[in-house]
Formats: sequence, C-alpha cells, structure tokens
Amino acid sequence: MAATKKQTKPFDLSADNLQQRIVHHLRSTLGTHENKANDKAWWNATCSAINELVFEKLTDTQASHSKQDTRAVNYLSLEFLMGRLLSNNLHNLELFGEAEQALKALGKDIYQVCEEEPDMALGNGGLGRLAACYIDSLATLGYPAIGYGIHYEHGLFRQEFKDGHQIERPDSWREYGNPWEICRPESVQEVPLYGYVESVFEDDGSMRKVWHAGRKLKGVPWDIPIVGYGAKLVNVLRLWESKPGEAFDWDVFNAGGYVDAQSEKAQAETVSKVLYPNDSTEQGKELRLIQQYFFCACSVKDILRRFKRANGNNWDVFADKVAIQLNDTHPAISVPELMRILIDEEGLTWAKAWDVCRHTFAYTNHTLLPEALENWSVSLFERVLPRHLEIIYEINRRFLETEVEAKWPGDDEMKRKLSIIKEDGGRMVRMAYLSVVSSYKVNGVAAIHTRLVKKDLFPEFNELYLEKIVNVTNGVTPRRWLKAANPELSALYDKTVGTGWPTQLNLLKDALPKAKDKKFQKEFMAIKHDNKLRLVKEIKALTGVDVSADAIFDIQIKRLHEYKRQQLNLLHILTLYRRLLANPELDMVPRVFIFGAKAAPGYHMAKQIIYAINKVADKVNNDPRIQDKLKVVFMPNYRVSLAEKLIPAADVSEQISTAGLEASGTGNMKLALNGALTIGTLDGANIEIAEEVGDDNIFIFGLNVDQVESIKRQGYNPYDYYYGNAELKAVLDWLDSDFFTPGHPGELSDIKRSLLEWGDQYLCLADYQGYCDAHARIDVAYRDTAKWAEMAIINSACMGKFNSDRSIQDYVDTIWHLKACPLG
Ligand code: BZD
Repeated sequence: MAATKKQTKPFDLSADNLQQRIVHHLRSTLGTHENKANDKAWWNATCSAINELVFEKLTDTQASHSKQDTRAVNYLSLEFLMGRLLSNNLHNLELFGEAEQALKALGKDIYQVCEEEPDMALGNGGLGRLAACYIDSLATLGYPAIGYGIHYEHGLFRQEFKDGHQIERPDSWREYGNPWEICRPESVQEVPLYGYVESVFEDDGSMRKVWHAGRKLKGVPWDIPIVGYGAKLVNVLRLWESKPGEAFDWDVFNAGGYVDAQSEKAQAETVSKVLYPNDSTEQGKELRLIQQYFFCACSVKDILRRFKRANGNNWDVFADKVAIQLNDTHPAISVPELMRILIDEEGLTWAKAWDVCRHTFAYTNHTLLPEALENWSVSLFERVLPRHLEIIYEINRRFLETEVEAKWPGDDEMKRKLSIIKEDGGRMVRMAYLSVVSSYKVNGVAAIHTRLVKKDLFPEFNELYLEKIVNVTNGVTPRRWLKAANPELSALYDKTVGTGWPTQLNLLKDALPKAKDKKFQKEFMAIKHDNKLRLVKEIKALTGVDVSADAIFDIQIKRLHEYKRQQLNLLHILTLYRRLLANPELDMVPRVFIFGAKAAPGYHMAKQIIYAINKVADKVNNDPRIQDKLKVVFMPNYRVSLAEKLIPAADVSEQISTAGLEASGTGNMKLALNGALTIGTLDGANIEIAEEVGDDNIFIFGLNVDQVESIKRQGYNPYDYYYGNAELKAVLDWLDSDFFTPGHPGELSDIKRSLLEWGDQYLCLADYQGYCDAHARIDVAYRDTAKWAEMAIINSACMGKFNSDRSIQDYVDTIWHLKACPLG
C-alpha cells in the first residue's frame, strides 16, 4: 500500500494561527464580527480559513500532475453522496484538534459549528456514497484521479413525516453558496442535443457524418477539492452545471419577448436541477437521459482537452494515460460520445477509435435486480441523440457479426439474446450490454455478487470474454466512518494499536488480544454507551420519543426497498409486541428499533412500509402496558450526517435482504467497524464480514442464495408459512385491523397483501421464523455483557478488509494500473 507510515504534519499551522485566520475571514470575507456572527458565519469562516491551505495544495497537485502527465482515472458517476466536508477535511489535514482549540478560544464548540453545514446529498444511497469513499481513498493513496458528476441544484429530497406519511421537500444545499466549490468558467463545455445527422461526401469519395444539433447547452464546471488523509495531494471532484448555450437572447428580450427569453434559460437549467430518486416512476425519462448525456459529454470533452494539452493527437497513448470508470451504466453514453468525437471530429477510423475505447472504459455493476438495469427506448434515443444511436447500432452490428458469430457460428438465437438492441416488446438500448461490450473490465462489488453477475446476469459474456469480469469488494473510508464519526473509539484505538490505523485498518487486529480483557471491554462498552446517550438526545429532539441507553439499539439504515426487507423487521417487532401484550412480564432485554430510510417518491409499497412503521411506533411507544421494553423510532431525513450519529451508537446492525439481491451493502461494514453485531442473511458483503469475524460473532439466518433459487424453482407459496405459523398469521392479520390506525381499518393491508396475495417476491415469510430465532439468540447473547463486549470488539477489530483504500488498491492492481504521485 502507498500510504503506510504516519505523515508528518502537512502544514505548520498552530491553533493560534488558525484562530487568527478564522477571525480574519469572519471580518474580511463575511463582513461580520465575532460579537455578532451566528454559527453559520463561524462555519463559513472556518471553511475559508481551511481553504487557504486546501486550494494551495490543489494548485500544487494540478501543477505536478500536468508536469508528470501520468495515467489518471476518471470516475464518472451520476451520484456523489459527500455529506459534510468541514470535519472530514480537518481530520484529513490532521488539523481537527487545532481547529477545535482555535474555535474554543473564540467561544465556539467545533461540533456545533460543524452542524451548520448542509449535507451535500448528491446521491441516493450506496452507489453514491461508495463514489464518495472512493475519491477519498484515491486522494489518500496519492493516485491521480478526477471524479466527474452533476452539480445538482437540489440533492436528494428532504424527508418529513406528516401523520406518519413521507413527505418530500426540496433540498437546497447551496441556496446561499458553498465555500468548498470553485467555479471554472475557463473550462466551460458545449453540449449539443436533438437535431439530425447529415452524411457529407468529400471530394476524395469518403463520407463523414455531421450532427446538426437542434439545441445546445453549456456545461459549467464547479470543482470541489478532495483532500486525502495526510494531505499528500488534493484531487478534484468536478461537477457540471447546465446553462443555456446563449446566456440570454437579447434580441428576443428587446423585441418584448421577456418571458420567451427566460424560458430557454429555465429549460436549460432544468438539466442539473434535481437528482433523480432511483426506482422512480416512468416520468422524466427524457430528462434523465439528457442528464446522463450532459455530464458524459462535458466530462469526455474535458478529458480530451487535458489529454491533448499533454499529448496532442497521439491517440496511440490515449489508453495509457486515461482510464474511465463507469459507476454503473448511468455514464455509459460516454462510450458512443468518445467514439463520435474520435471519428467525426478527430478523423480516426472506426477500428482505431474502437480500439481506444475498448482500452479505456471499465464498468462497475451494482445490481442484479432486473428492474434496475437501464434500458432506453430507441425512439427516445433517436430524437435526443441521433448520432449516438447510429454509433450504437454500428457497435452492435460489428459485435454480433464478428465476435458473437465467431464464438457461436450461425446461432441467431444467441445473436438475439446478446444484442445491445432488444427487439421484442418495444425496441430498447440495453445499457448494461453496451457497457460490457465496450469495457476492458467489468466488476461486481462483492464476491457473491460477482459470482452471480457471471452466472446469472452475463453468463454468455463471461464465456465470450474470459477474465473480463472481476470482483472488487466494496469498502468504506475509515477516516469518515471511524475517525471523524467516533472520536472516542478512535482515541481508544490510537492508545491500543497506535495511530496508523486510519490508513492501515488491518492494524485494528492488534486489539484482538484485548477482546477478552475486562478493562478493555469496559472502556469499549463505555464508549458505546456514551455514543448511545448522545443518540438518545438526538432521538428525543427529532422524534420526541424517550428511549433508554440501557436498551439494545437495533438499527436498520438504508434506502427503503422491499428487497432490503424493512417489512420483515416490522413483522418481528409486531411479534415482540404481541408477546408483550400477552405477557407484560415477559423477560426480554429492552430494545429500541431504529430506522432511517427514504423511499423513492413514486414507490408506493416503500411508502406504505414507512407509514406502517410510523403507525406501529406511535402505538408501541405510547403503550404503558409494555413498560418501555419495546420502542420503535423512525428517524426522519436519513442522510450521511445522521448516519454519522447513528452508526457509533448501534448494538445491532440489520442486514436482512433476500439472499442474492443486495449486491454488497456498505452500511454493514460501517456498523460492524463501530462495534455493532450483524443480524443478517448470507448476502452481499455480509458473507465476507462473516468470514472476517467468524461465525460465532455474527447472527446469520435464513435462506442462502441456492435455497432461494431452489424454493423459487419449486414454486414458492407464502400461504404455506402463513397457515403453518400461528404467530406469523396473527401479526399479518393484525395489519388488517384498525389497531394501529384507529378508525381506519385496512390502511396497512397492502403490506399483508404484498406478502400473501401478491406472492411475497422477497420471501419474507420463508425467512420469518429464522429471523425471529436469530433475534432470540441476540436477546440471550446481550445478557452476557462480557461476551457481548468481546464480540463487539472482534467485529470492530476485524473490519480491516473493508477499508476503501483496499478496494481502491484492488481497482488499481486489476483494472486501472495507476502509479501513485504524491506531492513531494
Ligand atoms: O450500490 C447499491 C447496492 O444496492 C448496494 O448493495 C451496494 O453496496 C452499493 C455500492 O456498490 N446500489 C445503489 O445504491 N443504487 C442506486 O442508488 C441507484 C441509483 C440510481 C439508479 C439505480 C440505482
């Protein structure tokens, strides 16, 4: 690994000096004064003080990279779920302590100041957060890299609850500006759209294609510096904002068309206006396609500009200098876009351009769910991107006529099956196939996921392209998810294993000999208790519910989706509640079930599940009969900064997806790293977590992938479980009553229907008993406080594998082949 030894302090910056800089910015940049500044101003001034250092490093990094002209990776992602940056940047600059002291001397608490920062919520969930962890690791390891994405005006919606229902409100993360970003007008790009393609015949008899665009947008780049831990270099995240091609139509305006002149502007700006919530409705397909093309076109042009600056037209070295990683298929249009530019604008032959692309692109798959695989209608493509459709047709023709034909001669069925264009049931462009055919490597995100990608998703491609599909198990950055989020546990690890763990997370294993040590256990669990106490206050503030830190904190935090099975968690809660009502003296360790999740606005069932959990919570939390043995809280507006408070306080981590459906999961890693014990299925990275911590230190239940497959093959019937299990039947029937929705029977019935009449697609009922039994084992285990502490320590100390630095090093070794270039 590149970052091994602890860095010397990157900047000679004392707390005194920082204090002066903060005051300076408060007065000169923000035009206020210590006596009247509010916390937001203090936050802004602290960011500006830090930026003096960050921007300097950024400039140095860019100068050094241009000079060295080394291979870089361009990470294209429609989502970067960055969260807050101040605390993270301070930790990565190793200046958190100094900043804390500086602010304290000014009468401010750093944690309160950090709370002022709005989350950069430019992503939906795991895929977006993974991109954020990866750019942190790339910078930490000193690799040349740029993240490319969209500068959304509104990130993921803010979630509120009204009578238990999810309400979506706009998120305005940069309404009053954002101190971290720098606009780069000198690198604006033009983006053509719509129009038609003309074949132009040259005097020499050759023919070239000219795309006459019907509309042009402008892409304005905003750069966000990404500070690596130890500040060895500062990379950038470049986010594109859409603007109209012509800033303002003066002629129309002067002729009195005030509204028309504005409407062109509004239309163009719509493109980067909102982040699309995944799993959403049919609407807005065109806008989503335009979003994808817009950011790909800007990014590809930017990549080409940098390449040409250093290498001119020496296309032979393009793939030696440039790697482009496609974070799922969302940026896959960058393939035909690069082909278009190379052929139509740079004059390369098809063969040469294709050779360049095939050595440049790599693709990460994040899902096996068929409904999440992107298919674009051919007619939409034809209207919006006519030249790209032609290029895709030609890629497909050559692929089928040469590669598929060579492997399966005369097999038309195979050609139909593997075609990038799906012909039956409406013609569609299969973006996953386009990505696989165009990339030199394809990767899954956990061992089992990659196995299933090979076996079930792309079996023929796996046969055709031996060794193209590889695994890179996901990881998370220990800087944000342990060092910054859990300062007390970090300090304990510093004391126990030394201070090298934030880069070399395997060092945590050195704490294992202390897992049975009573004193260490006490310290470890006291920290957990402190974190729980902090969360108790947060729960009270956000939901009004009183909970006790002595209860087991059982946490399920992730996007709301039926395959993630928050509804299974609810069935178990109802089971406990029923048992308690039948026997209020039931001997159980008090439990607080905590949820955090947003549902896609168009996803009815997901919203029903949120509603049901909230309604059950209302009832349970206000029922004196159960003597506070059970509490249920749904934390509103789950996001990165809330995760940072929940994760350090968790005793139990819920990772209960139907086996085979969660590609990896990354919350599972963060929770275990902070000492939570997993209750989970043999799915995604849970399997690798179990391998690391050992079967005795994890609560595994339910069907495995093979059993899921076989039960589905045999014909799954949820009624077998319903009639075969009295408790299960009782809790399901409960949902039909008006017990939880007084006066409104049937309001929760859709959940029952989905689990019975509609077939229980995600096998909740099949896994119900196993899940309840696993929870019973947790209840027993928690009573043995020493044993529980030992297991929690083992979980935390064994998470070294899931450092995102390890994932990035895997990408570098198997896919990108980069050379680290830290600043001297
Ligand atoms: O990606 C997630 C998977 O579900 C997780 O199992 C995995 O750990 C992470 C990271 O690899 N996928 C997503 O988060 N997907 C999306 O958010 C998404 C967004 C837009 C469109 C489709 C899916």
